[in-house]
Amino acid sequence: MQQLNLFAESAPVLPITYYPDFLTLEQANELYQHCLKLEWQQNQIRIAGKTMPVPRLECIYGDNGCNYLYSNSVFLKPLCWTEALSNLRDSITALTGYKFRIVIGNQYRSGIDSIGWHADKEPSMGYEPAIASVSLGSCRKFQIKPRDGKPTDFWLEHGSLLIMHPGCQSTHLHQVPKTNKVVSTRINLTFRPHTGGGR
Ligand SMILES: O=C(O)CCC(=O)C(=O)O
Repeated sequence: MQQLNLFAESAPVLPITYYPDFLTLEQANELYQHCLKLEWQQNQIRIAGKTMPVPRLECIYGDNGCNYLYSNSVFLKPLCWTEALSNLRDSITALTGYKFRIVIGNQYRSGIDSIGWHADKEPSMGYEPAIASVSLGSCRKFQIKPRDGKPTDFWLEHGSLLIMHPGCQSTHLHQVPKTNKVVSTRINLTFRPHTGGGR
């Protein structure tokens, strides 16, 4: 499988690995159809004292009790793994050695949907989590930058896998910006560790 190691080859050095063809086209199409049927929610987020809709749909699946709170305002309670999601989790673990207990889905309905600059630093994931991100559907720009540096752009393709290695969330921020280009639905699945739950 083609693997782009972004530790050393490109400047700036990035703590991520990108697998453009992690899934075959057939697997990616099938998974995309499965994901469209997941339980998507329009959540509300509180920023600077204002409550507003999260600019994308979200869902969460995972181990019982692995609840997830982010931005001190969005509380996500996982539904039981579907077979397709747990199979995908296991294949990412087999490839990378990283273990995951939840998957958070983001559905970007058009170019207006986005996620702003952030790091995934919620304490419920434990110290220096590895996060695995699978992209399906429309290709969107993903940007990553050191906390005090310049962004590098990637286009996350249908069926690709991006690994953010341990340490990445401490040193780097990432985002999927809005775009004026006409883009249809993109689904992103982020597999994450979790310290809670009954296991
Ligand atoms: O959609 C993506 O590729 C990124 C999602 C993300 O940054 C997140 O869920 O924290």
